Amino acid sequence: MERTFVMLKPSCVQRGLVGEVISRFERKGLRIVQLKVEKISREKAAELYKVHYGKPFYGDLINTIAGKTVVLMVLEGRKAISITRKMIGATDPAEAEAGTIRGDLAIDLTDNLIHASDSQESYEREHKIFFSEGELQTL
Ligand code: 3AN
Repeated sequence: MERTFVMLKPSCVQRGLVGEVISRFERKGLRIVQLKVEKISREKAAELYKVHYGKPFYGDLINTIAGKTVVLMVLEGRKAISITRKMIGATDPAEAEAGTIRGDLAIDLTDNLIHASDSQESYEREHKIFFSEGELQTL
């Protein structure tokens, strides 16, 4: 079964929207394989977003999450990657459709509430930054 990696950004935690967002994934039928709360280090934030290194918003992006509390999870289900991306909506909350997580709950572009892997390759790279294989086994 396909898996994807999701991070609920600090604003999601601070605004008390963790339950709301997880509830949407559960109601859709995605299974929570693993879930943890972590104060994300600057190193891990940089690793997660290394593809954006050098872009004008890179500094803001890292500062938005580094040293702050996030919720990390691996979700599983049929076509989990594309379904999760559809559910979170467009990167810019102004473009995200109503009914999507960003469309309904976010307004800022850099601090857009949530991250989810956009491909199988991204999933393979991203989940390993935060989860050991042991944590994801037999669950
Ligand atoms: P997504 O999160 O939808 O996969 P990416 O991977 O293109 O979008 O961008 C990663 C993160 O970088 C976004 N979640 C957002 O926080 C930030 N970001 C992307 N594009 C911009 C932009 N043009 N201006 C400011 N921040 C941006």
